[in-house]
This record gives sequence, C-alpha cells and structure tokens, in this order.
Amino acid sequence: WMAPEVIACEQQYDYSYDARCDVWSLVFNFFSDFEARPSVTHLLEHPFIKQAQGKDVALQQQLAALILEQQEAGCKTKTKHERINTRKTLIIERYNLVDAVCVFLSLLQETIISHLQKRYDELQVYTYVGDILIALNPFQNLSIYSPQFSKLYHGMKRADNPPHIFATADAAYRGMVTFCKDQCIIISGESGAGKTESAHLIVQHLTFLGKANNRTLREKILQVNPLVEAFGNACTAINDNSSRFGKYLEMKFTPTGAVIGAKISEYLLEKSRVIKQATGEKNFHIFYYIYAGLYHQDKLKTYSLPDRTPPRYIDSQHRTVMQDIVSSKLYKEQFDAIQEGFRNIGFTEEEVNSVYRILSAILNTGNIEFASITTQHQTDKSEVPNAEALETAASLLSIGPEELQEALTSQCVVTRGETIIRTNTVDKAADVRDAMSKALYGRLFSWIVNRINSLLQPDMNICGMNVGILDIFGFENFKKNSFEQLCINIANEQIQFYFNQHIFALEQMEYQSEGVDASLVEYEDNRPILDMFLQKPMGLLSLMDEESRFPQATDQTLVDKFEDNLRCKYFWIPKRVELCFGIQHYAGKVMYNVNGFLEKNRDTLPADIVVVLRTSENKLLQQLFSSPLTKTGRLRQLSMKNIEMKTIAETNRGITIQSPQKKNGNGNFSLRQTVVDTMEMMRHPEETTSMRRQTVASYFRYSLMDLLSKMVVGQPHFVRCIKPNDDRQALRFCKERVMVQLRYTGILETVNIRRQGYSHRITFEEFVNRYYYLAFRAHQMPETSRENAVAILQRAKLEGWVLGTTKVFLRYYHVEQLNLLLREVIARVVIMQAYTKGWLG
Ligand code: AD9
Ligand code: MG
Repeated sequence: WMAPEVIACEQQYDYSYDARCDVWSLVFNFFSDFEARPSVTHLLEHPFIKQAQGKDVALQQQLAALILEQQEAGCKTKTKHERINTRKTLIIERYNLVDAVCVFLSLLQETIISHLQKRYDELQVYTYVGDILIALNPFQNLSIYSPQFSKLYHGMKRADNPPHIFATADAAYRGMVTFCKDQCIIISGESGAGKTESAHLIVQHLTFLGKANNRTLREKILQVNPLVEAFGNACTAINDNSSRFGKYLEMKFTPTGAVIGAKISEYLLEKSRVIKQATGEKNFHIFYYIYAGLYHQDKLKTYSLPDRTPPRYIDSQHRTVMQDIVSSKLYKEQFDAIQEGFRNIGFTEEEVNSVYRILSAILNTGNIEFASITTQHQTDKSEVPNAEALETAASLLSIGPEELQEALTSQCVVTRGETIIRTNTVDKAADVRDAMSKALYGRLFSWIVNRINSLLQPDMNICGMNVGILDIFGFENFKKNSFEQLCINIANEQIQFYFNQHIFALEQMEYQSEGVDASLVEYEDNRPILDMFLQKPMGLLSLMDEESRFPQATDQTLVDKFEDNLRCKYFWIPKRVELCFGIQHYAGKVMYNVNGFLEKNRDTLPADIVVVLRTSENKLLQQLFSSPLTKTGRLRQLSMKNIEMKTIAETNRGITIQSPQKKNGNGNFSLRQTVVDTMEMMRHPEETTSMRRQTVASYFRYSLMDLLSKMVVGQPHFVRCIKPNDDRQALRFCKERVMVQLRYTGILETVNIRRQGYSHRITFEEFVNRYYYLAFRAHQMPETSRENAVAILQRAKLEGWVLGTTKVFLRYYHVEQLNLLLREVIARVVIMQAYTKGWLG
C-alpha cells in the first residue's frame, strides 16, 4: 500500500501546468458517457471552439477529434462510468456535447486562474508553469527578499523551496557556472506588472551569489539600475515608475562565478516625453529630482533652473506648483541616491556637473518662445521675444546665444551647389527647438549608459561569462495609441516570438536527441504578424520609411499606402475613424492613430543645430555631437559578435538568425527578433549627412537585430509578470484581468503548445517507478526497464505514445489517463484493505 507516495508524486507537479490534470480528467469523464455523435465539422462550427482557440485551425481540429475519440472510448465503458459520478451525468444532461467542451475549456483556464488566486491570497506571488516563472505583482512590500532568502535559494533544487524569483536567478547563475554558458533572463508582462522590480531582485540575488572580494563593485552594480532608471523612467497613467526604454543588463562573472563587472544596453528611449506628456503623466524622473535636490542645496541658481514657475517641459498644462516639486521629500531622497550612485560608480564631479547643466539647458530651451515678425520682404519669419530663456539655455550649453537663435529660426539649404538661408515659421522654429531638446536628452542618456559601461567594464584579461537580464517596456494599449506604442508593441511581439520559438526549439532538440520523429510536432507562431511589420520591401515599417522619404507625404497618404499594400488579416482600416489603423497583435487588438507618424519616424534634427552644438566649449556636449560610426562599420561589428554557429542575416523576410545545424529538414527554424540597439548611428538616426537619412523605423529594426544577437547566445529563462488589478491594490485579484494577461503573455498558449506535442517526457526509470501498479503487483518491484515501461503502457491500453532512447514521450492525456487509472487501482486497494481489516463489515 503506497498511496501516500503516489499522491506526493502527483503533488510535486502542483506548481506546474500539470495542475490542469484535474480538468482533463473531468473532460474524460464528461465525454465517456455521452451518446450523441456530432461530426468534426459540426464541432468546428461551434462559436465557442472558434473563439476559444482563435484562428488555430489545427488545434480546433485536434480538439474536435479528441472529443470524438473520448466519446467513443466512453461509450464502450458506459456501464462502468454510469456508476461513477452523478455530478458529471448532470452536467452532460444539462448541456449538449459542444457545450460540455465549452465548460471544459473554460475549466482549463479556470483551474490555472484559481490556482494562482489561491496562492495570491496567501501572498504566494510566484508560481511555475512548466519552466516559466509567473510573478504576480503583490503591490505591497513582502518580507521574502532579505539576504536570508537569498541563502535559502542558493544552490537548491527548484522543488526544495516555494517558487521564487531568486530561484530563477539562481538557476541562471548555476547554468552559467555549470555549463560555462551565457544565460539570459527575459522578463515580460504589461506595463506595471512588475518587470523592473523583478529585474532589481534578480540583480540583488546575482550580486549575492557572485561574491567577489570586491564589495564596492557589488554596491556599484546595485546602483546601476536606480541611476539609469532615474533618467529613463517616468510616471505614466498606469505606472508611477514606468520604464520608457528597454534595458538589457549583462552581469559579468569569472568562470568560477565571481562578479567582475556589468554592461547595459539601452533601447528606444521614448524621447518625445521630454517635450510633451499626456494628461496626468510626467516627464522623466530626473527633472523633478534635480529640482528638489538642488533646491535643498540652494543651487537652483547655480544651474539657472527657472525657480518661479515650473518650466513648460515639466508642466505644459500649468497644473503644478513649484513648491510641491522642490519640497518633495521623495524627490530629494531620490536625488541624494542619484548623487551617491554617480559618485560610487565613478563619475567625476565635472561630469555630473555637466549632466545637470545639460538637463537645465533642456528645461530652459523648452521655455524659449517664438513670435512671428513681418517685414517688407518676408512674412514667415520668427524671432524670440523672451531673450532670457534663450540666453540661459545658450550659456548652459556654452554656445553663443545668437548662433543658437539663428539655428532655431532659420535653416541652411544647399541646392545645386548654392547655399540658401530659409527662415523658419513660428511652428517650424518650435519644432526645431523641441527636436534639439529631444536630441540633447537622448544623447545624454546614451552617454550616461556608455559611461557606466566603461566604469564597470571588467578587466579585459579575464575571459568571463554573463547573465543578461532583459527588462523592456510592457505591451501598451491606451485609449489613444501612437507611434511610440507601435514600436513598444512590435518589440513585445518579438519577445513573444522568441519565447514561442525557444520553447518549440527546445522540444525539437529533445525529440531529436531521443531519436523521436520531430515532424510529429506541429507549431503555430506569431511570425505572420512579424512578417507584416518587418518584411522588405512591403512590410509596415518599410512602407513607412518609403513614405517618410517623400517630402509631400502626409499622414493620410501613409494610411492609404498601408491600405493599398498590407493585405493581411492582422491589419485593417476602420470605417468612419479617420487616420487610424488596427493591428491584431499577439496580445490583442490595438487601434493606432497615425497623427504625427511620419514626423516621428523622420525624427529630423537640422544640421544647423548639430553644427552650433558642436561649437560648444563643454567637453561633454562636444562628445555628444561628434560624428557617429557609419552604418556599414557598425553592422560589421554586429555580425562579428555572433558567435557559436549562429549567423545573422537580413533577408527580404526581415532579420533572421539561423542556426546552420538546423538549416535543413524538420529542424529548419529561424529566430526573428526584437528590440533594441547599441549602435551609435542607429541611436542617432537624425544625424546622417553622408548617407541616406536613417529613420526611427530603421533604427528600430537594427535594434531588434542587436538585441536578438545578444539573446540567442544565452540560455534563456522566462519570467512572466502579471498585474492582478488595475488599481494597484494589494490582495486584489481580478480574474478577468489575470485571464487576459495569461493569454497574451502566452501562458495559456504555452499550455496549448505543450498540448500539441509530447508534453511529458519521463525516463523509463521514473515511469516504471511511478506506474508499475498498473501492470504489476505491489510487491513485485519490477526492473525499471524500457520493456516494463512498454508493458505498463500496453496494459493501460494507451495509444499514440512514443519511445525515445531513455524516455517515454507522452501526450498530456496519456498522463491524465494513467493518473486516473492509478487512482482507481489505489481506491480498489483501499477498499480491499478495508474489507480485509473488517472496517466495512
Ligand atoms: V513598465 O512596463 O516599466 O510600465 P513594470 O516594469 O512591469 O512596468 P514595475 O516593476 O515598475 O512594473 O512595477 C510597478 C509597481 O508595482 C512598482 O513600482 C511597485 O510598487 C509594485 N511592485 C512590483 N513588483 C513588486 C514586488 N515584487 N514587491 C513589491 C512590487 N511591489
Ligand atoms: Mg519597468
């Protein structure tokens, strides 16, 4: 009698997606008694199946076939099942077969959700789904991140402790040390779900693990995230600390696992926030921090920060009172932390001083106004009525005020060898001013990141390995979505694609190594949507670039171009809504407003501004505007980075990473990827005089390539952050919201992917040990061999399983059926024992 062991064995899967076992057993029971036999076509017509499974026709068919199969199996054993459970008979009486499918499909989701809810109510915010960690945002401080917890998770097996973000960090660290392979932790989830917090916790645990003698280095590394985030995060309608850039932080270790340095790559900073914020949102944190911090040091004047009313860039709607900013305790504390971070990491006082001057220059630039003047000869000319803002900005930038005014209000154009000076209208001058502010901030941000990298660069002589942590901006779907949301969402789409591909590729590899026919695995992915965005020359980004090159193009002609060329079910133009298009993203439908797309994509900064900024006496500014590398040079550098059999290619299908090992036959796959950039030139698309102008879209495309090249090198670990409610309340679990996120972060999808393949691969030994009661007597203790595994499978009358060289490959329902049979056997044993002992009279 071994039931407790068996139960323990089942319970060990409690955290994993095998929790769905119960649901599948229920379904088996549902259909086993049912007599009506609808055809597959009939089943497929049912709206619920269509809706529940989206457009996945293969899955729908599989589902329908499964239902029929179970139904037939059930009919044969009808009398036995009739006795089992009145509840399920009731359900079957009340619903017809198709409705029963609906019930079970929703039950599948329900099981996962209620499992998560139960855990969340007990403040267990982490749960494993297969090898993925789900992290529910607790919206309160938990006491599970102390050094004691780091110790608890250090070097332990996953099943030894409850799920935890430290366990994921630990697994990555161990993977790196054990297999001498770079690791990569990919954190995803919607805005406010907890990605950035998770990234901090991972860094915390990794610095704990990477015990270097060098305590200062650990402290430096811990200060990197807060420092960069002060410049790259901001308060949005959704999250008070929303990341407005993508961040890939690589922590560098020696082969024995001592931390030796760090490197950040930043991607796609939302520069437009510097000049304008949506209602209820704020500018980047740093602007508020310097106000509060410098006010307390009585240095607002030193940096010429306007001190009567808040500058327009941080208060365009005149809703903020200066006193509220300068007296904020939080801002001041953050400023102090930033100061310390700068100092600890190794920035010189002169550098920090220059950073503050540039920030103040940006705020003063925002206050420059323009008025139109009409002369006899010219009508469209502008001048600056408030000389003070202009002079202050110029002085902070160490450039001449006249030169600055000239660069803002006029433009040098060279046509047919002739240089013509054109005057700017008031609107045009304001655009140039804002473009300059954006460029200043964007380049300052990149400089800070590069400077941190050079200060935390490990000794070149040590051949180290790294754990990379990806924390990007989450998927966004606001009431009004613009160009920024499109880029953010394409990036998320790519991360999702990588996630799917990886899980698929891993499965594939295991099948191959076990000699199982890999063609048995069918897999659907979001590649068509990515193709629609990235294909050349007819993808959405290419079309936008093409249109951006026509000076006469308007946002309307862009929409027309999309409509004429994008013929695919993921794209549509809504009727009766002007200048809009819709995209069926992996994560859901998003409606984009095209207003300003072309301008944002061109991201032009007139050469006049670059020229005048280059005359600055400020060393840092000179550096920010010195010439970037050429595109070819950068690309060559990028492709040389691709190590380990991987080749990176830009084809007419977009950016592709191929593993030559798998080029042919079933193994053929390519990873098309997301995000980012470290390429100097791509980072500054506006300044390209000697080559064709770089647009944000092309910069974005190369950024994706760069990020991909980093990610594919490492062994990935996935963290899926989930936001349990929209009110940022602790202990509030909103089922519908969680359900939506589980869908779009791919958790339910993962279950589906696993469902199509052999989700369970159990070694012969483990299999025989677990299920031998089904074919042998309890006292027999059979040998844990391949033959005995087959004997058990045959005895259980299962079909469709596959044997590898060391493992049994089972589909999800095989396991459910095996567990069901096992429970029956055990129940019988219990009853028999009860009789033997005379308990049942
Ligand atoms: V965005 O895409 O950058 O807008 P994130 O990064 O996903 O977003 P973030 O990590 O900033 O979200 O979390 C939002 C807020 O949730 C934090 O400011 C915390 O107040 C809260 N949070 C998240 N995770 C934790 C946690 N593990 N413990 C406590 C947390 N609070
Ligand atoms: Mg974030």
